[in-house]
Amino acid sequence: MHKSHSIAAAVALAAGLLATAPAFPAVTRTFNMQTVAWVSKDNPAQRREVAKFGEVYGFVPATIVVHQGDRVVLHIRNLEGGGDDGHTFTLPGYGINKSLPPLSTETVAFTAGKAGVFPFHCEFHKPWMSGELVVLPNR
Ligand SMILES: [Cu+2]
Repeated sequence: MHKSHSIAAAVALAAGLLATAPAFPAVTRTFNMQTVAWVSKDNPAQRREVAKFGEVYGFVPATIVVHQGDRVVLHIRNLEGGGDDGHTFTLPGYGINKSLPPLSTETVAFTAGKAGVFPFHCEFHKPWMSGELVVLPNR
């Protein structure tokens, strides 16, 4: 009787731990991102494309997937060197707006505390220079 009582207590304790323990322990996830010029006035062969669409840039990768609670470190290179080719990494859902000067590498770091899908973009080249941060719920 005493033994079964302690087993029941152990089962209840284990169930409680399982209910609160994250499915995936929080880790630091580092991503090396780069800007890419899909259509640029710096490329003379793309004159027609620039005339039709303007300059078009992107982020590679454009989708970042982490678990809730992870520390996220983004090293972002702006590969463009032209005079007006600054970019931003703007992630409103996490209050981030980082300037990316030409030919620079900037680091953005934060803890992904909120689960959900959070769009990011460049302020100068939105909506086409954009992507999504996907934070998977961790329970
Ligand atoms: Cu941009």
